[in-house]
Amino acid sequence: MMPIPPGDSAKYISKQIEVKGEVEHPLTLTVDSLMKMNVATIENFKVVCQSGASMKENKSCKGVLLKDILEKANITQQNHKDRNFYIVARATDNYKATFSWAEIFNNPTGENVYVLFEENGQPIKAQGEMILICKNDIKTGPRHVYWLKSIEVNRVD
Ligand SMILES: Nc1nc2c(c(=O)[nH]1)N[C@H]1C(S)=C(S)[C@@H](COP(=O)(O)O)O[C@H]1N2
Ligand SMILES: [Mo]
Repeated sequence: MMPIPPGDSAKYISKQIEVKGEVEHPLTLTVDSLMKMNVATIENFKVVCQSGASMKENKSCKGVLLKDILEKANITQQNHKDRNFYIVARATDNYKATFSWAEIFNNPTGENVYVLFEENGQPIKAQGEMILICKNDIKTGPRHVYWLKSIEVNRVD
C-alpha cells in the first residue's frame, strides 16, 4: 500500500459504516447511531505497530462492541454448523483487518473488539469518524482500522 501524505487525510474520512454481506439486516451506522447502542469506555488503549513501535496511547475511548453490531445485523446462519464466516473491517484507503466468526462469538476476543467513535473525550477527527480496534491483540496496530467504512460478513465456501 502507498503511504498517504498527511495533508491528504481529509478525503479519506468516512462518516458512515456499511454493515453488509451475509446479514439479514444490512446497516448504515454513524457516530449518532453508535451512541444509541450499548456504549463502553475503554481505558489506556495503546497502539503498537507490528514492528514494535509505539504509535499512540489513549487515556480513554468510547465505542460499541463489534459483536453487538453483528448481532443487530444478524448473520444469516442456515443451521448451527453454519459458522465459518470471516468479517472484514475495511477503510477508505482499503486498509483492512479480518476476524473470524469464532473469535467474535466463541472466544474472549469477542469482548475486546470495538468500533470507537471518541478518543479522550473528543470526536475522532483526522482518523475519523470511526476506528475499529482489537484490545487484546499482542500488537494492536495491525487490527487498528481508522477511516473505517465497512464491515463485511463473508461465508467460507
Ligand atoms: N486506514 C488505515 N488504518 C491503519 C493503517 C493505514 O495505513 N490505514 N495503518 C495501520 C498501522 S500499520 C498501524 S501501526 C496503526 C498506526 O496507528 P496510528 O496511525 O494511530 O499511529 O494503524 C493501522 N491502521
Ligand atoms: Mo504498523
